[in-house]
Amino acid sequence: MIVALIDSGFGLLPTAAWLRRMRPDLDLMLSMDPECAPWGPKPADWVADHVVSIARRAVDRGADVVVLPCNTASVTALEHVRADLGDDVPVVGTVPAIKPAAAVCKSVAIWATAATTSSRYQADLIERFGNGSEVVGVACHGLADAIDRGDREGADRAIADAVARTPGDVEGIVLGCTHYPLVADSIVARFPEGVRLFDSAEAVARQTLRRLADLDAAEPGTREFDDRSGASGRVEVYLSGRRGALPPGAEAFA
Ligand code: DGN
Repeated sequence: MIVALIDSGFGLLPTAAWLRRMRPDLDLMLSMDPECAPWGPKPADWVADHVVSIARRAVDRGADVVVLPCNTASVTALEHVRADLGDDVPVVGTVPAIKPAAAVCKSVAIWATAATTSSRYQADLIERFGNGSEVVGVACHGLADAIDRGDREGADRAIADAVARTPGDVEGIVLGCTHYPLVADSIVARFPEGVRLFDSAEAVARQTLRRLADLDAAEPGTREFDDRSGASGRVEVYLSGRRGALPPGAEAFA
C-alpha cells in the first residue's frame, strides 16, 4: 500500500516520521511544493484547486490513501479533494489539537497560518472543544516559510513576534501548522515559566492507519500489502518546480 502525504513543504515530516515508526513497511510518497510555498497567504480557491491537482497526480502514481498533513490545506481543500477522488481513495485531513489542549490547559493559544486562524473551521473547533478554556488564535507570519527555507534567524524572529501576541498566562500552545513541531525547541525556549505544546502528527498517522485497515477489510487481498518481513517501505519524494532540490539551507532543520 502506498500512502501519499501532501504539504507545501517540510510540515509533512512529523506525520511521515510517526507513520514510519508505527508501520516501517509502508511505502510513503512525500509531495512538497517549494515552487508555490507557502500556501498560508494564498487565496483559498487557489489552494483548493492546487491541492486537488497534486492529490490527483499522487493517485495517478499509485497512492492508495491521500493524507493532507497540513492544516491550511485541510481547512481549504479537504472537501474538494474528497469530492474529486470519490469513495475509492480515502483522504485524511489534519485538525489542530484543540481538544486535547483545552482538556488540560485553562489558557490556550493556537499558533497557525493566517488561513487557519481566520477559518470558520477553527472557530467551530474552539466552540465544540474549547471546554470553557480561554482559547485564542495567533497567526504566525512567515514562520512556515522560514522553516522551509532553513532560515533559523527568520524562524526566531517569527517566533518572537508570535510570543509577543500570545497571552502571558498561556499554559498550552497548539501547533496548528504542521511545520511548527520542527522548531518546537525554539518555541519552548521562549517560555521560561514552561508551556505545553500540542500537535496533531501522531493522531493523523493513527487515523491514516485506521483508514488503511478499513480498505484492507473492505477488499481483502485486492491491494498489494507489502510483506517484506520487517523490511522498510520505500520513501519517494516529489518536489514541485524547477529547483529540483531541497530548498537552500534546509539541512539546518534536518
Ligand atoms: N504546514 C502547513 C499548515 O499546517 O498549515 C503550512 C502551509 C504553508 O504553506 N504555510
